[in-house]
Amino acid sequence: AFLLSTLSLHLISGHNDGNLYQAKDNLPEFGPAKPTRYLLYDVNPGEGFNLRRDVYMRVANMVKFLNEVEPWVLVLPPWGRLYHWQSGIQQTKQPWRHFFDVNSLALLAPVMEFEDYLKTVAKDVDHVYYLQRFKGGWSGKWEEKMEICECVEQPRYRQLGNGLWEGQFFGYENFYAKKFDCLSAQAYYVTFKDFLVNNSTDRSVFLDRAETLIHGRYSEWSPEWWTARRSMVFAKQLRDIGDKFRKDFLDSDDQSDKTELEVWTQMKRKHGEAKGGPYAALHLRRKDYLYAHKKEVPSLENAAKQIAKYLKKYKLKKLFLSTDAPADQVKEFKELVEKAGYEVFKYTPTSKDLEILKDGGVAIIDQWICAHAQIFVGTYVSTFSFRIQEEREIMGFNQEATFNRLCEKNKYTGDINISALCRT
Ligand code: GFB
Repeated sequence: AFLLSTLSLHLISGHNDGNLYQAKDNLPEFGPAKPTRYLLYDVNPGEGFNLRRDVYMRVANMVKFLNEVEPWVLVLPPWGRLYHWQSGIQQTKQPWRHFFDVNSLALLAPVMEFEDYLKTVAKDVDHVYYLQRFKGGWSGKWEEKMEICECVEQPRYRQLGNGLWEGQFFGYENFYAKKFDCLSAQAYYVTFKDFLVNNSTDRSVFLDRAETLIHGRYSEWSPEWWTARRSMVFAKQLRDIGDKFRKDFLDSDDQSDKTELEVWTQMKRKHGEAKGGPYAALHLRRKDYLYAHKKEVPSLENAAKQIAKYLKKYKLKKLFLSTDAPADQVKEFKELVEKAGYEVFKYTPTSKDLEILKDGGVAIIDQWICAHAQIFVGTYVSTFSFRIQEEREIMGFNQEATFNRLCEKNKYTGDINISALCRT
């Protein structure tokens, strides 16, 4: 039976062994060989990159748990067309290996790129479940429930004359679903695991609006959440660019900063073990945040005053600035901090590099450099800042050096002690 399981895994990878990222530890245990099934998913189009990373953790953990019962492979949804990716370059159908170390992901659960699924598994999917809320909302107390229902809103799928269902499918044309249902769901992802094992026999299942899945008892700060989070190692080519920038401009390298990486499954760090490079890092979220979180976003002048307090307290001369702010705001902010006596550094790719890295790659380089600073200050409730903080937790920074954020508009007015500044 073991041989058969191994054989079936080999078959999915076709002629190219690199197609299926499969950790040895994840091979199914002895027992009758069951055919491999595939889980595909997508997220509400409006969601940003870093919330999508959290949705990935829910789905990847679900696939990890599914593999305790029968072999499942998670098909990674290509990146593209995100609202925040505004540089104007072509950035659809981006594979995960562009942003993440896919072999590290595979140490959690078997995964494959969508383009490899197309090449080696199928040019369609058996069943799309469009996850939605229940018609009346939560009505009273929250309880877990799931039911195939009429669609509450017009979903982004339509049935063609030949019975197949057409949808967005990451911008890939000629990709269809054989069956489609709207599924009202108020449920934890482990409950979906049971649904997929017991209520479906399809070889491939696509869960759309997967952000509907809830962590439940495996939520943030549970060991399962952290295990999944650790597996999301950034792609080496992006880490290398960030490391070069640290070395060239910020006098920072892993040896002196005590931030050397090991394979994530073996990495165990205590708070305070990482020292960080001799610079402060700020994630200054602007653009749509100025409207979405009007009350919480300080003016540039106020933000510059706050960051100067940190630089002074930690006796640092250099600030690394990570921001989505337009060029004129970057210039203004830089001038304000420089006037206070500090140097400001920002990673800006050439247009040729941007073509290769894409907006997502630049954002990861920014996050990587922020993660290595001696002290980090983020933006209120930004998932971009949260992911940096998690990276620092994994590396073993002191929490006081990590969980800081800019204070809202009226809270910080000037000459106060640093202890009055805001914590995450
Ligand atoms: O990642 P994200 O969900 O974080 O969305 P929030 C913000 C996106 O803006 C990032 C870009 O994925 C980047 O593409 N961005 C933001 C940055 N800050 C930086 C930065 O410092 N450097 C670089 N290079 N890029 C939520 C969104 O954003 O904000 C919601 O998820 C909504 O859809 C809400 O827009 C207002 O949690 O900050």
